[in-house]
Amino acid sequence: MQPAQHRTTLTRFLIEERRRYPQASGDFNSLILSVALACKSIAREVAFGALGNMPSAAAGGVNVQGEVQKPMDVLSNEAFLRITEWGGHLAGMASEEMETPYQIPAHYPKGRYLLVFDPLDGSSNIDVNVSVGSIFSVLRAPDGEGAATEQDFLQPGTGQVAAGYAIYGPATMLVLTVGNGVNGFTLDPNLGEFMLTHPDLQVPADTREFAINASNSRFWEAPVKQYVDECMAGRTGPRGEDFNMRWIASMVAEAHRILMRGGVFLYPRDSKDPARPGRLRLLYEANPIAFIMEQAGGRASTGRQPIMAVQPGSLHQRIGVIFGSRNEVERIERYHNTPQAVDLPNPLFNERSLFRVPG
Ligand code: AFP
Repeated sequence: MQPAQHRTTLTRFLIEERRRYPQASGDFNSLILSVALACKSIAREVAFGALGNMPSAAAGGVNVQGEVQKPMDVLSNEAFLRITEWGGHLAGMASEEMETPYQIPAHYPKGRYLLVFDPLDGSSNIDVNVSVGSIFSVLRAPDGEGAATEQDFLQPGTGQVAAGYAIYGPATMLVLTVGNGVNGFTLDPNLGEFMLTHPDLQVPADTREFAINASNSRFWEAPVKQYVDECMAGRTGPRGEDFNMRWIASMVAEAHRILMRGGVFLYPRDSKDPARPGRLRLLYEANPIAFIMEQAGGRASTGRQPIMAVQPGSLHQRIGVIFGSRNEVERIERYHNTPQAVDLPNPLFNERSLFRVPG
């Protein structure tokens, strides 16, 4: 193992990045380091599992999504708030676990950024010890001293100045973009430092691996069904090659696998719940992952438009999400943008038609 003194820490990486902006105040770097500390704090709690100081049972609360909150959801949300609120970098925060924006307490200075986060994505996997993660996105706060309003957060993903995720897996990693590529840092548990281990990450443009929750197939739109059917047909079908499928039900883990070896992830909009145009949330799940993927040469789309082009209408808006290897995502977009032969019943074979369909 390379001695720590020969590795680049997250702090050194950020300082060296900041030299590209001589006018930078250092506030941005301090904010990212605070986020990294929150992730380290969560990593420690997650690593203790059932030995930790939070019972595995439901915390009893229900979040704005109507989902039962696990104690780790609440603890992780608290970690983000307590560790970042005092630093003077933020004008406000928004989280999957809070219905309205979080206001910086009056006794702390306010800053120029907004922090949006899903403190523990995949938390339904906590009790079965599957990798989970935290997802975060940094936006610029509008000028002015007032309280952070919901409207302040409703910026398209192209407005992000940084985004990333921490993955709490066999190793804890922080994957970060500040708009100049994507870099991966592995937590050295002895030093408590994130060390640069995966510089300049790139998503392979092609893949033969897709990730989707196939139990929803009866609700999919035709373009998604066409794409998945072709993958399932393998070498006997139009793709002429066999595909592999994965589904971890932890988007951070899927995104990390795709960043490491390529792949495509689909949680598309479907007809399962017409009131919900997708399962994943735009501001603190789709947009930060989209920023990472696009910065690493991949692509992130709703199927009909780039995710980061979507103008958010509300803080907890949901959206269909397709991301990963560019050539596969672009193929899926083509299927969405090509008029589909709609499966209309043939009038010749109806109940009272000329030809009766047996059975
Ligand atoms: P939880 O945070 O409730 O576990 O949801 C995780 C998630 O938002 C995302 O990380 C997964 O890809 C997706 O939901 C899994 O959804 P299904 O449970 O419908 O497969």
